[in-house]
Amino acid sequence: MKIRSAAFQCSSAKASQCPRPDRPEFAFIGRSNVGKSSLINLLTGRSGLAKVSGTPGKTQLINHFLIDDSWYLVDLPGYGYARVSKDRRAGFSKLIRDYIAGRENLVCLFVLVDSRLEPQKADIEFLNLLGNNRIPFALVFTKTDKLSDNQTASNVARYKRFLLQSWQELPPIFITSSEKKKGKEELLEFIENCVNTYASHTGEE
Ligand SMILES: Nc1nc2c(ncn2[C@@H]2O[C@H](COP(=O)(O)OP(=O)(O)OP(=O)(O)O)[C@@H](O)[C@H]2O)c(=O)[nH]1
Ligand SMILES: [Mg+2]
Repeated sequence: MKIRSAAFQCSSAKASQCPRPDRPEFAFIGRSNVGKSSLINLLTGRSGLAKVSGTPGKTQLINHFLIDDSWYLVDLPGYGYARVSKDRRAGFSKLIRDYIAGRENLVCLFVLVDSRLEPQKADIEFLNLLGNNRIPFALVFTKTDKLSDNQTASNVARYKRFLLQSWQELPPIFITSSEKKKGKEELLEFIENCVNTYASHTGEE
């Protein structure tokens, strides 16, 4: 699939302010600075669409982007960034929790993890929260341009072994680099299949 049009729709400070849930939606989440906004720009082919920053905590609202007039990509604030105030952190996590628990049109949540790191506590806690709430998700390894192919494969294998200690099956997994434009086709194909399945279930098109 190739994205033909991508437009910023709105920023929401509360889950209840999000657009009407009348079309399938895919959201990107992960620790601050992991590369969520960069990946949205890679997928849409528009480098300035989602705001990217070297300073963690750039995205603080729920940002909806309307794609091809038929589905949403959503850029979420990061979690697990310690240098914001406690209030802010609580605010972030309530915003995120409200969003994931209540968003009926959320088809898949892409959880981004830094390919260079071993499983991080905040990520594992978040994945467990998703599992407990039966939220469909996929795991996306980011910034693989910073590693050799061998090192990436070995880190991904380590992550899978870790997950299989407590999960019965693995989620869909994607290996990406926004810098090297890697993983774009695979992600878009996955999204396309999900959009088609969603349409067939809701009786549209
Ligand atoms: N080398 C490399 N750098 C990347 C990649 N993706 C993102 N970055 C860099 O990582 C930093 C953070 O990227 P963002 O896309 O803003 O990350 P984010 O997860 O949206 O961050 P917050 O909105 O602050 O939570 C920026 O300096 C990006 O240029 C990648 O694939 N490779
Ligand atoms: Mg961001």
